[in-house]
Amino acid sequence: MKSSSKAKQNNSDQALGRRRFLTGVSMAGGGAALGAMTGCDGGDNSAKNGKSGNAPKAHANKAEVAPGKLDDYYGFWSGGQSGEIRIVGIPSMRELKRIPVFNRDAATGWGATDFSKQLLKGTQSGDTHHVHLSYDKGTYDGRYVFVNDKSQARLARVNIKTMETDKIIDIPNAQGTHGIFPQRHKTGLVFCNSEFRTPLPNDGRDLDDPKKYAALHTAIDGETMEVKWQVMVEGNLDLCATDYKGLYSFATCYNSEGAVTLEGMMASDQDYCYVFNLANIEKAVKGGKSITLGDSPVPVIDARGENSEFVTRVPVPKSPHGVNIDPTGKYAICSGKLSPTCTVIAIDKLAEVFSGKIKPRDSVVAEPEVGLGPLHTAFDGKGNAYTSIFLDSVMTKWNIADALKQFKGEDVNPILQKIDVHYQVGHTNASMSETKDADGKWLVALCKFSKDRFLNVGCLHPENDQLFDISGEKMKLVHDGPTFPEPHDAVIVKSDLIHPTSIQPRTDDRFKMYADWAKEDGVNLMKDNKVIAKGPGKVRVYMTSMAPKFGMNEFQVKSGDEVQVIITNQDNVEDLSHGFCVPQHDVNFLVNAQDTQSYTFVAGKPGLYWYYCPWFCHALHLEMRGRMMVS
Ligand code: RUQ
Ligand code: CUA
Repeated sequence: MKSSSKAKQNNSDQALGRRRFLTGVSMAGGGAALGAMTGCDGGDNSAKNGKSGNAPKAHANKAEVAPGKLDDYYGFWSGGQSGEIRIVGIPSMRELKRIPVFNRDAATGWGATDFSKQLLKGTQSGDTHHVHLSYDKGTYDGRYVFVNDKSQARLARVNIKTMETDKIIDIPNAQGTHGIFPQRHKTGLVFCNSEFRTPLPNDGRDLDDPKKYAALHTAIDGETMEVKWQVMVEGNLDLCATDYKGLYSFATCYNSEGAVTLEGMMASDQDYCYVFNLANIEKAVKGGKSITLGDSPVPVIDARGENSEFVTRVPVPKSPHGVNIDPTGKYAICSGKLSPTCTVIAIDKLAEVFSGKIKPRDSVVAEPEVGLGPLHTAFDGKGNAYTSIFLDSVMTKWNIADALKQFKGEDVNPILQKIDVHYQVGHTNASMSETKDADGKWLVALCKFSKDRFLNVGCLHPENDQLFDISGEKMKLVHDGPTFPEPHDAVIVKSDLIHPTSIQPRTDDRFKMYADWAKEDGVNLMKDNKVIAKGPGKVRVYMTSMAPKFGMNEFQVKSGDEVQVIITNQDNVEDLSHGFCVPQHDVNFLVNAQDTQSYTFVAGKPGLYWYYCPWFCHALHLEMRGRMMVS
């Protein structure tokens, strides 16, 4: 402790106390395997192995990005309990944007504008966990970002052109939608795991008969966002992954015990990595071998109980969490959570597993001990894996080829380095790690606790997203990035794959909706300023904006009218946004260059209300306003 301040010392003591507490809790449940492990003793815990005689290679990477200089990578961060997605520049770790998805966002009006309300169907919150981009031929195609909402079992899609949410769909029959992953050979299916088991259909039957509860592995078409099929299985499905060829999807499964209490879920020393055989599932769905559940028309394959042509269960130790595929597409790596190991499954052996030639466990080709509480694994494209270790609060770098040798009985230690993180790391990811083009430059460790790393800001502390330079032989910490609610996951994407537009192209579903209205009302959105009566007590106000003026200086409505204001921003200049705000009516939304946005509200008490532009757009921005007269 450098600090001599007593308060700070106290904070640290508490923090240490909490760290011990967290370790203790998990140890208590962890059983013999964990009890036998020793923690990490801080600092750089490079393991001795045959290779460590060489002097460490110098780091060519530079984490500093000078003012005015651009980052090399886009980081797409889930916003956790905030329900949003964040864009972070890498390596500077500068937060560039927040994209509202499942949340009500006051700055943009998301969640209150007409289109966002249609997507959100009355909800105002979400719990975003996993962000992944659409793929083509094993790398990002720069079109979509997919993100799940664990709380309401939804999948959303963001269009990278506009960086706006364009679809949100409900996943039928599912609760606790957790791991998601898109196919990597093309923008095909996006798989979503439901972590919570329920009676199916969940209509009040079998409430207290947990043996009958089941979970679902759901396939959604990434282009149309239609739910294609679901597979019903036992156990809790956690994280998700796909291979590079379009043959399989993967789900880690804990609570194979089928318990409904914490103790029960940890009783067994063995759980599974489920492997879904996509061709066999689709054949059965086409052949009508599916059922439906409740009101949902989605075909469901019941694959509970035994290994089958649809799903095989590869035994892995105790409550695995993350499953990640290495950039060569050869290995699926399950991080043990309650076991100090990573289990490496050889994907090319799975065909023999499905044909019954070998047992599921025979596809396991390595199981290195990486530390206490492994959660997720990232890759550098040079044969090394980086596993986040929650309980030990370290990142472990290990070599996959060496782990394979060790498993065969050779005397090699695959562990190359352990480095402290601050503190209790959850997800980790490296630059382009989830693609065939993993480039081994940067690694982020999303730490759940920052403890004493930042100024005390009250009861809820920031989390700490740490950036490591992994271009050299050793991981090197280069940045702490405080963040607000738990950003569960992140992917790091080369900037030359991402090409957003600055001017709204007016092409997506939202514009189809406006075009329909304009046609119905005989209005030209880009030009007209008109109040149109839409039957008793209903009006539409079409209005343009161009800095520093609205197209209408005033309009009149009656108290109690349902007013729909449709604003089109005529400005065709990059970043020239306006907005529309009405005092005492809770109306406030953003309209970007060449965009149209609409908002429906009820006109309040008779009186005069100045509507104004809340976004700084011009020297005369403060004058950009008009009168709403309510009679
Ligand atoms: S989970 S900390 Cu929601 Cu991605 Cu592993
Ligand atoms: Cu338009 Cu301020």
